[in-house]
Amino acid sequence: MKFNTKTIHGGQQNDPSTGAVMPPIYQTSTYAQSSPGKHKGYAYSRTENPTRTALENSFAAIENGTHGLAFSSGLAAIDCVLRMLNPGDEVIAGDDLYGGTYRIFTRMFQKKGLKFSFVDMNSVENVTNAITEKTKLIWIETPTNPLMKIADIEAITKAVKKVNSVILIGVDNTFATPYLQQPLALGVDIVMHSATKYLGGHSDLVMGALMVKDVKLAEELHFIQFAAGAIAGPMDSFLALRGIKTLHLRMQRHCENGRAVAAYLVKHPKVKEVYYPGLENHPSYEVAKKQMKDFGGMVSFKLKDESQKATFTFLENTKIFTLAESLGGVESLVNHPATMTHASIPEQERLKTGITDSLIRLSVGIEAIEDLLKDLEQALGK
Ligand code: P1T
Repeated sequence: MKFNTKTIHGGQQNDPSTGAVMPPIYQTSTYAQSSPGKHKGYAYSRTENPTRTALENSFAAIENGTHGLAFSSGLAAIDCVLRMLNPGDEVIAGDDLYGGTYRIFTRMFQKKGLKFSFVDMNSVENVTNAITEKTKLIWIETPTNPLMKIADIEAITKAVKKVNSVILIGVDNTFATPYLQQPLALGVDIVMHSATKYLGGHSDLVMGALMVKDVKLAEELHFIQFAAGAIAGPMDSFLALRGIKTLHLRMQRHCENGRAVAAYLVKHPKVKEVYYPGLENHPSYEVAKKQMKDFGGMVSFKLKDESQKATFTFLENTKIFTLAESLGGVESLVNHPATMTHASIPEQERLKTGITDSLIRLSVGIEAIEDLLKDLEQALGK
């Protein structure tokens, strides 16, 4: 199946009892057993629920995996991956990450004895040079949140596996989605999503996803999820499944609009810098072009006037772009990373990577581009 068919049919079947085309929302915690241990494949909804199963099959299909797991949030999915590691184990991660990912790494798991090295994944050598005999996991976010840095997934995977083939490689594919890039096909072990974003696509749920292609790894992750319990509920599973069915259509428009917004901002006299992998002067434009089908709908930028007053004036004056955390929904959002999504990163660390107080992040939605540009124009004019 082609990707645009997989989003609709991948791993799906009509409901066997009624023929329902969409899986029912099995809003149940438990299932009748005819004798102890004898049931129809479902015993208790922390372990498995048919609506979640339908979604997990879709997750696996769209990322070219064999198994998908649906979690109560993106961070619960990351938490599940980290729980496979033991004190003393080392993780190499990118130096620009969603603030919550940085927080769970440094303020939860570092305390429990894991060691994290944060490197600029712009260069493959930065990753391989950080490998020690204790390295167990490489965590790649690409494009990164919020600076839109790009890591060459295939080159990093090849180089790392050459040094030590048992090191796991995980990719947070939230910004790109499988419409743009499919990391399992490039050799990585785990794909993770905040399904809250493009997969759900309508800003109406919080959810995480893991996709893998190795049975043992799937079993280990499933055991942790079952034992610790951070599962997605049936209603959210239904909504995410519905969202995925239009992922390819929405992404086409997100990419078109994202490109137009980036091009508009680059030319605006009040704008100092635009961060978008589809711009030819982006430091990793060639890698992005090779690795991604298009460049996505996330655009960050800084104004020439980097004062708090100018930045906040813009943030307070957009009308269609709503000032809010999150991204990837049909509606356009604007975010101030320094005080919102990345506020938990210590200021000095933030500034080192370039998340200054003047950085603005746009999640470009699928509205009419004329209205979006008009909105930016009036807010920049204030
Ligand atoms: O919010 P949650 O579903 O738990 O997902 C966390 C997460 C993980 N990875 C990336 C790349 C993310 O962007 C996020 C969540 N990000 C936001 C809420 C945001 O506005 O950036």
